[in-house]
Amino acid sequence: MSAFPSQALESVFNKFPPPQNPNFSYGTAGFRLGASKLDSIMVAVASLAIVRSLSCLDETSTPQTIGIMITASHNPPQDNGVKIVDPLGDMLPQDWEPLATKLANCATFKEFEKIIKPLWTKYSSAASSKPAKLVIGRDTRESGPRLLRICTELFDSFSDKLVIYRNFEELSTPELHYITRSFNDVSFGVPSESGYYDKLSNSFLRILKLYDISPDVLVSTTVDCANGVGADKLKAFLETSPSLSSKFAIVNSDTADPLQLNVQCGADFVKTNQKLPNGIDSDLASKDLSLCASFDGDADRLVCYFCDKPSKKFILLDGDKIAILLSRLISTLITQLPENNLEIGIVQTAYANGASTSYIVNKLKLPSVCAKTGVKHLHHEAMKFDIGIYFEANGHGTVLFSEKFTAELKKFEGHSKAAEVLLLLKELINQTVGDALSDLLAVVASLAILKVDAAEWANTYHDLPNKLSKVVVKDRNLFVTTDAERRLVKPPIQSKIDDFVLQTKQGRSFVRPSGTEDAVRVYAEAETEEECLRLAEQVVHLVENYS
Ligand code: 16G
Ligand code: ZN
Repeated sequence: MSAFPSQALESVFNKFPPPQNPNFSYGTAGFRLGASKLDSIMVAVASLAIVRSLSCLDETSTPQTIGIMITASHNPPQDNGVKIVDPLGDMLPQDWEPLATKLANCATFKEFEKIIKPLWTKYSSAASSKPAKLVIGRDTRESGPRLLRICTELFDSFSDKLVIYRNFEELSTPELHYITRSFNDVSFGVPSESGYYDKLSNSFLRILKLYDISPDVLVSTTVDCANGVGADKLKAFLETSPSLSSKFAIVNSDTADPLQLNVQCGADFVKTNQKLPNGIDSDLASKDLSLCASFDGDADRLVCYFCDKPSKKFILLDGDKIAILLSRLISTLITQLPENNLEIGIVQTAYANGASTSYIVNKLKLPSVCAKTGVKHLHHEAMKFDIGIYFEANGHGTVLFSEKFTAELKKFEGHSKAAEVLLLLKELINQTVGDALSDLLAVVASLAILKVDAAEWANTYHDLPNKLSKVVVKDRNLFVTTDAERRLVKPPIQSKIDDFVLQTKQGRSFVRPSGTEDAVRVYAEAETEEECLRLAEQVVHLVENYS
């Protein structure tokens, strides 16, 4: 058995020492904080990723590939973050998160070794000392290359073949998830960026062909790429798919200036401020047969929008609307199958507008599930369906198609167009994580197939007025929720919230601690703007007693 590389690990650990009293936590989307504070965390995460790989053996007892993604998504340019991706492209299992937190909080190498060595030795022995396998990528943040090099320095410091890694440098988050899965599952795709682009463009163009839709007649889309990695990747994708290039115009693509990332643009800016980003004016956004879209900083989140023609009013098509559009297409296709017993379900969070949930239940007549905030929670719930459609209102989401789905539909291949299209949707829509590019292509295809334009899509249902507020409190950990974050267990203010809600027409409100910031969020919605604001104020007031 190869020895635990104590010396090598110790020297890298000491080169990037943790702060005096580290208090980091592997949160909703990994570690995320000011980039200058992340050095020691990189050592912890890279070490844990090795152990995770050694613990995930394939049928030949060989360690599977684990992903490391360095990104802070929609956060400001000076932040960064890191997360671990599991062999099938999903997130690190939740029962491993405390280990990540513990390792990141070791103040000395002695403490660190005490935790990592027994695990490393145990799993390495089960893997017959075969090397761990890793892939690593980063978004366009200025700190990305430096943080990535801390990981590669660690891997390179091991003298014998303890770790095999591939460094992809600049990747979008969904690309990293796709590539990780493809290394472990050859049927999923070719583990490269070109493999990813080919998979998307082939499935997209084949779907269009089945309906005799020429790319020329697709809606013309202007894509705000948040001055992030999505810009470089969308450009590269369009270079490999020339027939689509005239249909997508890219704005906010300045990745050369890292300080522009997410500034006055991107999915988070558009959703939070409910307004157009820099680079898209209301004339452009109100053009006929067009659509606007925004990616976030690491291109795993999408929102669409346009401006109403006469009034120039901004109209948002958020994650809820995207979920509904894709559900309309998928449920229409399912009804066109000769027979099936597939269960479709839609997973949202408490932030989903009440009007969207009513539409799902009353119009689409589909089961609706509420999950806790964070992709991993929605993903997990969606996996329980044969077709699980999950989206957060903020635009994170995808559609998961199960193995049962594939087996059932293969029976109809060759004699059912609907089955063929559904199978191609499984190729087009990223099965590992929300993916702005793949979701955008799915949206554009859905609009063309359903013969719906952006205005008609927006009119599917009308959002109830809503307001999201942030309250900075002394200790957000005092706030404990239940029922998928819809109710508070602590502090004892839920009954008061209930009273306010009862006095409000179509009222709904909840309070939850943020998983990414030291704050508490308050959501309120109601039949009218006025009532919504009143409810929000009342609940914020209750929470402010703890600030
Ligand atoms: C993270 C989550 C996102 C969630 C947000 C909530 C992932 C990849 N990202 O960005 O899904 O909506 O946190 O933030 O899971 P909050 O807890 O601060 O409200
Ligand atoms: Zn993101």
